[in-house]
Formats: sequence, C-alpha cells, structure tokens
Amino acid sequence: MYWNERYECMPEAELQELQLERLQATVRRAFFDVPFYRRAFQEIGLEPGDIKSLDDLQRLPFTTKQDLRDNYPYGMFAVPMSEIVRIHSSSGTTGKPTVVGYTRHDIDVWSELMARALVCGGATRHDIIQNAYGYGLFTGGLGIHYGSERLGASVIPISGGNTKRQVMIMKDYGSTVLTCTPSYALHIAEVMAEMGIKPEEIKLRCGIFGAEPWSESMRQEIEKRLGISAVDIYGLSEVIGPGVGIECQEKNGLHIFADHFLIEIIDPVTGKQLPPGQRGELVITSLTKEALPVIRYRTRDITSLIPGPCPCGRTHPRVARFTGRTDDMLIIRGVNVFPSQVESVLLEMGGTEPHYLLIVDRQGSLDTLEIKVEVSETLFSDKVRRLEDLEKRLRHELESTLGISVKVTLVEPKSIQRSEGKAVRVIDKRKI
Ligand code: DLL
Repeated sequence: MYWNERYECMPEAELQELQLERLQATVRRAFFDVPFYRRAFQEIGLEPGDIKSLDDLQRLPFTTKQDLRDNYPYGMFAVPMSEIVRIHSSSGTTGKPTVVGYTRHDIDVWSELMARALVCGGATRHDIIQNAYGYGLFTGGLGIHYGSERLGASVIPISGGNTKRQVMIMKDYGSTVLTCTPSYALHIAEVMAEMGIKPEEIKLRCGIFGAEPWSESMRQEIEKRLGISAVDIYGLSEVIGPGVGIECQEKNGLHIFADHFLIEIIDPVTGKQLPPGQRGELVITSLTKEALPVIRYRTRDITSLIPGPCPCGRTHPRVARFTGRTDDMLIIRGVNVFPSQVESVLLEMGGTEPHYLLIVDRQGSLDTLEIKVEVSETLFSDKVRRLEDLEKRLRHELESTLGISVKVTLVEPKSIQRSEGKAVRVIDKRKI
C-alpha cells in the first residue's frame, strides 16, 4: 500500500534528477535568503551555480545544531516572519532549544509526508489513531495529527500522559493505531496489565513509535504485550519533525523520503561519506523546505545505509535502526558505551523489565558505571538466592557486551521513573 506511488516508487534515475533540481533550488534559496549560508559559502568560495551534480553536495559546508543556536531564534529563516504560520522547537536538554518555522506550504508538505509515513507504517483511512505524542512545541503531536487528518483516518488528539485514561479511551473508543514513544508504549502496556485488560480485549493492531532509540528486542516486547505490529518512525525538528523516514511492512530499515530529503552517512570524525553498510552519522539536506532550508545538517544520529532494493517496491534509500546519537555515546574509561546495548542485554536475558538507568560517576580518577535494572514482578517476590543469581548473570553479560566492569543494582518493579515522552536513560554525574 502506497500513499503516493509515483514518488515513493520513482525509478532511481528519475529520482536523482528530481533531487538535483531541488538541491540546486535549495542552495540558491539558502545563498540568497539566509545570511548565514551566504557567508558560509563565500568563505569557501562557493557559488550556487557550482552545484552541477549530486556529487557536488560534498562541496557544501555542514550545518550543526550550534549554528541554529547561534542564530537563535529566527536567524536561519529564509522567509520573512509574515510568511511563517507555525513555530515549533526541539527538545534540547542542554543550552537553548532550537527554533524551527514553517510556511503554509511547509505545513502542507509535512502533512503529505506524514500521511505517506502513516500508510507506509501500516495505517489506513479506516483507522482510529490514538495520538499519544505530546502536543505543543514538540513536533510529534501536531505532525502525526495533520498527517492522520490528511490520510482521512480518525485521530484522537489525546497527547501524552494520564495513562489510565489512555487505556480506557483505547478500549472504549476502539483505537486501532497507537502513536507515541516506544518507552511510553511500554508503560501503557504495563498500566493496561495492571488494570486487568488483556490485549485481546482491545482493537489496537498497529503502533508507530519513534522519537527515541529503541532496540529490536524492545519492539518484540511491545508487540507481545500489546498484541500489535510495531514500526519505527524517525524525524527531527530541525529537518521537519516526524516523517523524515519510517519502516515499511518489511520492518527491515527505515525508508528516508528521498524526494524531500537528501541523505549521506559520514564518518563523524573525518566528515567523509561512508559506503552502504558502514555505520556513521546521518547528514540530511532538505530539498523542499521554504522557511528553514537545511544544508548538510549533522543529525548526530548513528545509522548505516542498507544496500539493495526493498521488497516493498519503494525506491527510497533505507537506513538501519538508529543505535543512538554521537552525543549520547558515553565514554567510560575510554570505552564507548551506548544505552541501547544495555537494553538489548536486558531484554535477551529475561527476568527483568526493560526499564533501566545508567548512572555514570567518577571516583578519584576512575569512571564508574552503575546500571539500575527493574526486576520483573514474579521474580521479585522470589527467593533472595535467585535475585543474587540474576544479578551475577546480568553483570557477567553486561560486562562482556560493554567491555567494562559495571555495578548492577536490581531495584523493585516500577521504581524507575516512567516517561510519557522521551525516556531518560542516563545520569552522568561526572564533572568534566
Ligand atoms: O523527535 C520528531 C519525532 C516525533 C520523530 C515523533 C518521530 C516521532 P526532536 O524532538 O527534534 O524531534 O528530536 C529529534 O530524536 O535527532 C534522534 O536523536 C531522536 N529520534 C527521533 N526518532 C528516532 C528513532 C522528534 N526512530 C531526535 N530512533 C533525533 C532513534 C530517534 N532516535
């Protein structure tokens, strides 16, 4: 099922022609309408006319989150404020958030892309979509909302939070699709079980989850607990919001909508493009954005290009599930550690809940890593010996996966703070 077969299945040569045409227009717009870009191009002696092929993309300078911050709030906009009809901002945890704007045409394109994404993820106009992404400055709520309406589905704009009410509405209103972060989906499943409602008693059949990294084992866990099929959706405010890419029914990589976004995977240190299969940082150039065109935006998100065509028939490139961000990679005693590695170990071992917290600290000059893990209800009421045994096995598994020594602390079920949006998985107490 496609939303826009002509564009989603466009032959590669035709797609590249369209991309080049749109890239040239974007570069021209950035050069003439955004002083930041004009300066950046002039510094390296580049003029819009120099972009003659898609390969010339590599001649363009990168844009970073810092650039958006330096031009806070509206300095990167390519249109006057009278053309802006919507403002969102990114959920920055450190420093100033970045502010993004949309023209009427941008909102139209975004809605269209979101409708396309929902269909790709398995939704139809006959669905009742319970949209539990936060409404507000975060792009998740309104992005999914506009896409659902464009699709013609029935959207329930419930936003995040009030989990018991989520479950009640899900049951009473007959929601068939749930959209929220994967960590919140898991929490909804947990509360549903507490309320004594079984997956067979609800009509939910599909989940479209994203906005934070999650593992394949987490997918299986959510699918089992809610009795649904779950897909991964990706996006970021600086580029548009959700709807940059999504998995199709093959669930083997996320298609990036390449008629609107040009992607590269680069080595985050050298900045050089990497071949398919090699993991690196995703860099995105917008091809149709009016208000806030972004040129070679460094997402900091880590993935790789999946080579070869997808059986679904879409010709747009696929990237692998995101393993994390270059900036949530922890360097502990010189070793690179990603929270997602911990998640995979926990889910594969069993006996624990996929709720965990990494606490990094420094004693003297030595980094320490403590991993708090919730024990599952059944095991918790069991003998102390079994808990000690679990702790030992977990520590062993985690140490061999991460390559560093860790302290495992088993905690009571439901004692780690649940999130209604993006989960917080790391507390870094080191003062570096
Ligand atoms: O999270 C947009 C979004 C809303 C995506 C709803 C999907 C669903 P920001 O708040 O700007 O925008 O955060 C963007 O979130 O750079 C990634 O680090 C992370 N992220 C988003 N989707 C995924 C995903 C929205 N599927 C940042 N897997 C991005 C892993 C994701 N990380």
